[in-house]
Amino acid sequence: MISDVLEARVRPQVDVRALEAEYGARNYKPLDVVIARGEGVWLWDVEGRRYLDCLSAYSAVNQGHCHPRIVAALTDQAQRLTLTSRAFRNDQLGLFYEEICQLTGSHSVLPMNTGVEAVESALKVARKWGYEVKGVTPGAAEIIVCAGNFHGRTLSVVGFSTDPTSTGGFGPFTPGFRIVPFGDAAALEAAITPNTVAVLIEPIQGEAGVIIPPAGYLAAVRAACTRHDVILILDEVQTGLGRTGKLLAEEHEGVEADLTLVGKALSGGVYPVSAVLSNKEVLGVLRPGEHGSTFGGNPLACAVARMALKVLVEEGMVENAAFQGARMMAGLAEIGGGAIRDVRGRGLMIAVELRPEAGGARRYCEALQARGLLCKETHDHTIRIAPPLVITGGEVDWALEQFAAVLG
Ligand code: IF1
Repeated sequence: MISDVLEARVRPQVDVRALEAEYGARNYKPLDVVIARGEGVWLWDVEGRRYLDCLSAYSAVNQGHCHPRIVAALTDQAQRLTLTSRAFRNDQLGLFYEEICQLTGSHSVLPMNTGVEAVESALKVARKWGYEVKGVTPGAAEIIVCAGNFHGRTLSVVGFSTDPTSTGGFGPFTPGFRIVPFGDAAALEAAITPNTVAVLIEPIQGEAGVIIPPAGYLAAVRAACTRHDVILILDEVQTGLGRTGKLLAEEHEGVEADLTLVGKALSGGVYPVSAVLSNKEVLGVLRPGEHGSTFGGNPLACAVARMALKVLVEEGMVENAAFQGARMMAGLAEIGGGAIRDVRGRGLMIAVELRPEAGGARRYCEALQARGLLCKETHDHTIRIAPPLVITGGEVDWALEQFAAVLG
């Protein structure tokens, strides 16, 4: 009943901040804004104020908020069939498989839900491949990761984080991981042993502050993995699906991973969908019953993901990210005034690092919020800028005016 939906949706005069404080776990410190509606690059708060979204839910809303074609796919499928479990087949999964494999040049795909589930799945498959195909002694598999990594929040994954905020108080951790400096291919190759089964890397480290490795780094890592028969896993959960101005960030370096992880914008932000894409028979080591998920590959997820990929390509969002990202970075680089230490990024994955004497990024995010632009700090001195890939030139110009007013 419509009245049920409207009545249940909001309770006027209730302070949701107080409810969050009363009942919610305190694992976030959000900006003090209560969002009620989103459309394209714009968000509106409960008082009706409009904001340009420069976070895109950490690159999960690349296609813009509530993209009408994705929402239509969601609502159409939701009234037809949402979940069967994988005990039965459904009429969307095979279509999703073919379309994502053809789009990304992949051989096969394992559907999951959240980004970290794709990461965990890839780690499991790489270990199994190591034992069954490479011949590593069972239980001895090693996986190399990079300092500054962010791959999600499960216990195994935070176990190889180098961020004390992510690891503190959660040990003991899963063994079998080696940490090397990000950007140093020689150090990475030196860490490879006969027991190394995989390398897990973000093409650009997002949470670390949009850290772009030296030119040639990914290609050198790719070559080292090939030389030593090691699986290259690229975590494109944040960098993928157009964010950096290419469909996958690996394309900037002409590299092809063995396993590519996607999530977030795979659904345009309307439903948790992730996937492990395989360019080798690595996924072939999985046999029935050895891995799975209640919601993995469900028809609703597949219908949404199919449309999210379709609009990403048909509406030129990847090309727009490259074009508007270059304009945004050029405009940011021109801002004088002294607060800015560095502007870096690829496509619309951009970071502005502030000088330490500027007093911390949070206050600038709050000043930008007051001017109708929402972005988020990462660590103390860096502002992450990642608007939806549908942003127009006029909206970029307006955003630059706000950044200049606050940072100049
Ligand atoms: C939070 C950070 C970003 C990711 C990469 C895997 C995952 C993520 C490269 C896991 C998720 C999210 C997590 C979210 C905020 C956001 C984030 F600030 F936490 F670090 F983007 F940088 N690989 N990143 O970026 O995907 O399981 O979350 O679907 O924890 O608040 P997930």
